[in-house]
Amino acid sequence: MEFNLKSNLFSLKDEFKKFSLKKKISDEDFEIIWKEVTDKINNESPSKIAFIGNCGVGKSSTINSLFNAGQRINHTEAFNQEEGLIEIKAETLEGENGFLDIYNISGLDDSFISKEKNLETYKKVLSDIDVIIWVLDVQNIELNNTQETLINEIREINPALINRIVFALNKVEIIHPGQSDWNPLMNLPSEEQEVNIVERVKDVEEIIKEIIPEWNGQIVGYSAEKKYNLTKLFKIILEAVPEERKWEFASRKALSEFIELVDDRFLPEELKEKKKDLKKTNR
Ligand SMILES: Nc1nc2c(ncn2[C@@H]2O[C@H](COP(=O)(O)OP(=O)(O)OP(=O)(O)O)[C@@H](O)[C@H]2O)c(=O)[nH]1
Ligand SMILES: [Mg+2]
Repeated sequence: MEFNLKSNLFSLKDEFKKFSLKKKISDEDFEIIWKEVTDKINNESPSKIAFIGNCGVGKSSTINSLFNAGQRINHTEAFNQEEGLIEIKAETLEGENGFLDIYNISGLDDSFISKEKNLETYKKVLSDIDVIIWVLDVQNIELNNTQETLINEIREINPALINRIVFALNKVEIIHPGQSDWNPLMNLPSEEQEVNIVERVKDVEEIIKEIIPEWNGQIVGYSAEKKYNLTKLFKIILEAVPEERKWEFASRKALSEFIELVDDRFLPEELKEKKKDLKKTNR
């Protein structure tokens, strides 16, 4: 689907031209504002999603399972190449509604914290991230000191980012009584596993709430290997993308930005009202 933002903008342009004809705004001023708006939209950067978590929890597997169908453009970003320091693999995914930048950050292990540079790198990358997918292994859901420190750092970088952390509980097929209990025909957990998954998710929630009382996000149990519950994970990721970054909202955003750039004095009454409304809904 070719995004209809441009056509929306064109009809908007006509609408505004009508006003400019009424000398509410000069053609020259209009073109200046118009250029600002279109530049802004054309330069809109993709939503950025970071996958973090301990070594071996399944970050890479999750990215592969989730984004298999998309066109991926690799560009490993060497934030830190010194031996022992973390590596960040960045990929751009081309989808229906635009681009998505995916960051796969390895190395959140116990030695991480002893390396000052690691924390700096994390801070640098996370300062520009829209959503964090914190991958946990169903067998080890405790958050160690390293992870607690990182949460505090995230809070400092951007408090709003805290509620855009999605906790993704991977490898649910090995939950008690074990993988042999998994129903291979339906690709679903057994009844007993199902109960245990629900319990484990609750445990995770308790642990997180203790460390981040203000956290109000979501937890999802899934399996990257079995491709179980990936749709739900994907939906939750999209829900965590801040409103103003969602492509579906782009046309409304274009309108609000356009109106916001126009000085109140030049706005006709009805658009002044609209500006107030947009300000309210964008909050
Ligand atoms: N049982 C099971 N194993 C999984 C699942 N996802 C990943 N694994 C296994 O877990 C191991 C680690 O997976 P990776 O995807 O490499 O983990 P990672 O988080 O990227 O690890 P690092 O890059 O080292 O930080 C591999 O042996 C995977 O096969 C899963 O859903 N179920
Ligand atoms: Mg990996």
